[in-house]
Formats: sequence, C-alpha cells, structure tokens
Amino acid sequence: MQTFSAFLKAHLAAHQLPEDLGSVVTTTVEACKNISNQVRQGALAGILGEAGTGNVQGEDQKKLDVIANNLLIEKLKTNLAVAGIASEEEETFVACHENGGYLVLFDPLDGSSNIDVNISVGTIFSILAKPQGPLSTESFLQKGNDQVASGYVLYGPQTQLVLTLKHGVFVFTLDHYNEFILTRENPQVPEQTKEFAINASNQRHWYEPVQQYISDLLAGEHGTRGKNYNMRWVASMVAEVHRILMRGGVFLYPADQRDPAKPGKLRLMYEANPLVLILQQAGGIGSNTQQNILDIQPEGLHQRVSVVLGSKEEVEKVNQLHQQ
Ligand code: P6P
Repeated sequence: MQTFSAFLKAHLAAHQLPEDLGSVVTTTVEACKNISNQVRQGALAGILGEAGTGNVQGEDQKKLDVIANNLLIEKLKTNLAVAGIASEEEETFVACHENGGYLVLFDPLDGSSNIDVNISVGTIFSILAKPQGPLSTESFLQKGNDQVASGYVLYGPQTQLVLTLKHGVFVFTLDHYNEFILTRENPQVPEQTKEFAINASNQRHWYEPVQQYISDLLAGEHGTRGKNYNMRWVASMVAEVHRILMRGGVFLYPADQRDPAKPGKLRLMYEANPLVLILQQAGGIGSNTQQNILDIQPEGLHQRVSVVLGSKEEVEKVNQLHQQ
C-alpha cells in the first residue's frame, strides 16, 4: 500500500511537475487531516452548532466552518510557495508570500448544514499558478481549465482524499496512523447512468428545460428515456460528486426563476471548477447548460454558476434541451 507522500514524490517525478506544487498540495492535505480530526470529535469537542456569525455569502456560519477555514489559512500561510488564498468564508483574498508561485482557493467545509446531523461534509480545494505581477483579485480569476491541481477531502464513513494534478485521479483513504493510503487509481465516470441528484423541492421554480429533463427521467421505462431512474440528494455537493465519481450519476443545481440575476447557488471558483476538473479527468463532464464550466472566464471570486455535472450522456441531454 502506497502512502500519499510516496505517491506524490513519484507522480511529480513521472510528470516533471514542480516540487513547489507538491509542497502546496501536501500542506493543504495536512490541514485537511486536522479538519478531519475536528469533524470526527463533533460534540465531544463542543464544536457543533452555529458560530453566531455570517459569511460573505450571507449564510450563517457553523462553528466548524470557521474552524476549518482558520486551520487551512494558518497552515497554508506557513508555506512560502503560497502567494495567496481565497476562501468561501473570506470576502477578499488573503495575501501570503510575495514570491510564492501558487494560489489556493477552497470551500473549507462544503455541506456544513449536515454537520450537526452527522452526514458527510468535505473540503474542496483548487490550486492555480500565480500570474506574474502584484497579487490582486484578478490573479485568481482564471478559468477552471487553468487549474494546476484540485481535490477534495470527504469526511464520511471514511476520510478520503481525491486528487488530480491533471494526470489522472487518485483516491486515498486515511488510516489509523493518520496517513492517507492510495486505495484507488483512475476511477472512471460511466457515460450512462440511472441515478440523478437534484433538490426536487425547487421544482416549481425550474426553467422549462430542467422541468422537461426531470419529467423525462421520472417517466421511467415508458417515457422517452426508456429506463427507470433512482434519485439521491445529500445536500453536500462533495458527497454527491464522490458518489458520481465512484458509480456514475448526474447532479444538477440549476439557475431557477426565484432570482433570474443569480445563475444558481453553487460557486464557480472553489466548488464547481475543482470538482469538474476531477470529473473531467475521470471521463465525466460539467456544464452550466451553455458551456463547459471549465471554459467560463471568472468575473468574481464568489460568483455563482448553474451546475450540471457527471455522466456524459445525461449532461449532454440537459445541454441539448437548453439549445432547443
Ligand atoms: P440545498 C451545501 O450548502 C451546498 O453548497 C452544496 O454542497 C449542496 O449541493 C447544496 O448547497 C445544497 O443546497 O438548497 O439543497 O440546501
């Protein structure tokens, strides 16, 4: 069984990747181990419940949102290769080391509404090369295709790290010695599926193409799709994406009519981009119903995006319905 550090050393060498990139990934992963330790203690450490504060998104923060955010920032600040940080929980970027070559963006604890009821949550991270010149918000506004690495750590029945440096996808499981062990290489997302994930309570707000798409799935074997589908909704995107990576499926959080100015709930820079990069490396795709999510030119750190991702056949079907 190969440890994460042994894997990373070999992977960097095999693909002539910079040591500094490996160092930034390692620091991020070490911070996530600390988050895992906190998440697993829950009530025993008195860290469940509301923090009594709100974030830039206007959302109430859980205590663990704040703890996870601080653990990542403090750890990454110790790495001289980190030039700057952007977080869902921080209104603006955090400047770190002037000569650092990398930017790290993250959702420190995605799905945190699930924490108090012991359902899987996770950390999502994206790594960009720092462009030449002084650090600014614009330094971070790079397309998803320009990420040099991305990953997530899922705090579920197992704590698992899923990572890509754009040369495949690698899955690690945290062992009793607090070591991530390589447990799966290059999972592939099946092109077809019978499982979809959407928050069906929003159905009356969906635009017509999504109404039609979901109606066709619900019609089952006697409908136009000719097969029966199953549904899942965990309300933790990182958990849904992991399920899709492991066995296929399609996940939708589309824009809807409640707020036409808001292109969906999920964030582009530190949720959709890192997760779609992983899925794309595994044969899946991600779209905002008009284009590949990784091709979107970001305009803001916290911009939201309509998301349809997973098994290729289903994402393409949703896209087609939006072209009609
Ligand atoms: P809803 C979690 O808050 C999150 O950002 C994603 O992880 C998840 O897919 C979505 O929101 C759940 O949203 O509206 O179903 O609570």
